Amino acid sequence: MSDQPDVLVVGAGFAGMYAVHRFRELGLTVKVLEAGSDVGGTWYWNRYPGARCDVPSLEYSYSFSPELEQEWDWPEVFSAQEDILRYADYVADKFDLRRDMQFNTRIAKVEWQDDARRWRLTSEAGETFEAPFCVMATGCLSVPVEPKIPGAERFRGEVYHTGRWPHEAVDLEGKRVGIIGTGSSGVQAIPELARQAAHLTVFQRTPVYTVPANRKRMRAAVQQEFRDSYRQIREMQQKNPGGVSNFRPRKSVRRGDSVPADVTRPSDISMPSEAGVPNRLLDLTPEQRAQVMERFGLGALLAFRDVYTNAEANEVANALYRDTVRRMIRDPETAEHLLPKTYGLGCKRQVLDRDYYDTFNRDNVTLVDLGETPIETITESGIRTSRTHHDLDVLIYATGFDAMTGALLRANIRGRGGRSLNDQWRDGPVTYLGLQMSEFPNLFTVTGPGSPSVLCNMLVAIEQHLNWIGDCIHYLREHGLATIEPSPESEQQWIAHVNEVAEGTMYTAPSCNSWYLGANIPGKPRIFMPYVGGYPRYRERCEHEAGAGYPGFRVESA
Ligand code: NA7
Repeated sequence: MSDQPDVLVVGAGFAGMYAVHRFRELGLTVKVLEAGSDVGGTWYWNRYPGARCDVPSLEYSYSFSPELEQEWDWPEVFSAQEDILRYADYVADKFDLRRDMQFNTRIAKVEWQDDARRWRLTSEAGETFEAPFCVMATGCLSVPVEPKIPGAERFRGEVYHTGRWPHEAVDLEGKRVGIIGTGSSGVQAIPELARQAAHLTVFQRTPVYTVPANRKRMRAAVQQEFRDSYRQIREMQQKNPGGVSNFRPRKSVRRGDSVPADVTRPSDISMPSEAGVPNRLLDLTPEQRAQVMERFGLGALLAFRDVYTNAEANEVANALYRDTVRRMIRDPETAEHLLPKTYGLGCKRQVLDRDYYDTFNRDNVTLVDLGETPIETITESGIRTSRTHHDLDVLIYATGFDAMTGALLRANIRGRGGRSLNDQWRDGPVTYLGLQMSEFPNLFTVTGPGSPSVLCNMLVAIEQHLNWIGDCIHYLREHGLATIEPSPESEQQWIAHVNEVAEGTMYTAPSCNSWYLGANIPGKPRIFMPYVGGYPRYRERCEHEAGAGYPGFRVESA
């Protein structure tokens, strides 16, 4: 590992891992600093029961090595956390990535040295590292949030956060478990926890829209068809707004299969559009809509494009969703509490589940609607709501993350003249292309705010960003340049564009409160942080910048 690397990278998730590979290819020396004890990022930290990816694994995989594509076997269509982590481990071994990584090193300060024109990073333990370039590969959902609930410190039982789940097995057998939060993490964990615990109490603040996930085992023929078509699939990913190819394996579909081998779609159903049903919900009569729901279930609503673009269609879809859930829950009162009523489909990231609603038909599961009976305090032995005390042995927070900006703001980043990023972003994150900030020369963010990031297949977004960053550093070297940073004008224009494309979408509806908007963190500015204009449009813009010699950036000579 180089002590004087060209590039320091913070984070050894999928971004930090690819950074090592890509920068080495470009002849740059690199050192990765990672807080955890190994690679994997999100998949290293989020080990809670039921943790799973919501993008199909054949697509949520690196494209840089055709050999890797051919030799890795995915056991399921949508992989579980442990399989994705095994993949990360395999990639790290295959490309000898750990040689340039230092683990158990949490970076506490990231400071630009004006005179030396270098970044100096300081770990929590006080160790310092320097390099002319710094890449923050710190992830979009890597700072867990534990809400400040009165009395929390008094609880005597076991306490866990889904985003910091222990490496050792957590034994819940015979225990009374409480979970706060019903976002993706809560919805994935709840059915598993209910199977393991003596009793599970779900503390729900806002009901969620969730549809059944595809839970198929990977068929060898489907995987082979992907392998045979990977170059075409990777090209398709580049043209898709979400970085997903939607490749349909045709040859491997068994004759007589009632459901197509739908390896690339989120739910375990065939879609109405394939059954000859129009893809606008408003074009269907009420009877037809009811038939579609009856036949295809909740996931059918994802197939109608107008649900996400037309307020009336959205309302119709929300009502169909609620009617369907009412039929899935045995106790009508519990069903009413589970129904989202204050916001629409498409406002938040779509949650995929396995047996979520059915879990509330179990005898050992209780739903507590915090909207009706708020938490008053956490006690030594459980949670007291305005109605009663719930005795608990284990308390699990599934309360989400300080998304998109959390990890960057926590790193105490200081640019030219000691300027703090936290001050610069006081009213919300301002970046150019989610890649760089003015006054922070040679500092790059991977999938930063203002880039497609969480709205794109992360692996596609990560590779594109690091290729761009690598090319940029290479360009500077070739042209005798020492620093690069965006002009404030480029940033302002870009952020105006990011806001403009988000306006009028379901994501920014006044009723919508999501982590995309920072709404889950008290006091966080309400800004729609990801770029919703689509990955291809975004990529073209990045390519234009590089191809035209970085006109939106300022450079200094070496
Ligand atoms: P989310 O989606 O932010 O969900 C967090 C959940 O925790 C959500 O139901 C919140 O309710 C709830 N929450 C947060 N604070 C509280 C308090 N103080 N009291 C009660 N309930 C609370 O995080 P996830 O980890 O599930 O998923 C994040 C992303 O990771 C996901 O979208 C995927 O992309 C992967 P609220 O809705 O705010 O009322």
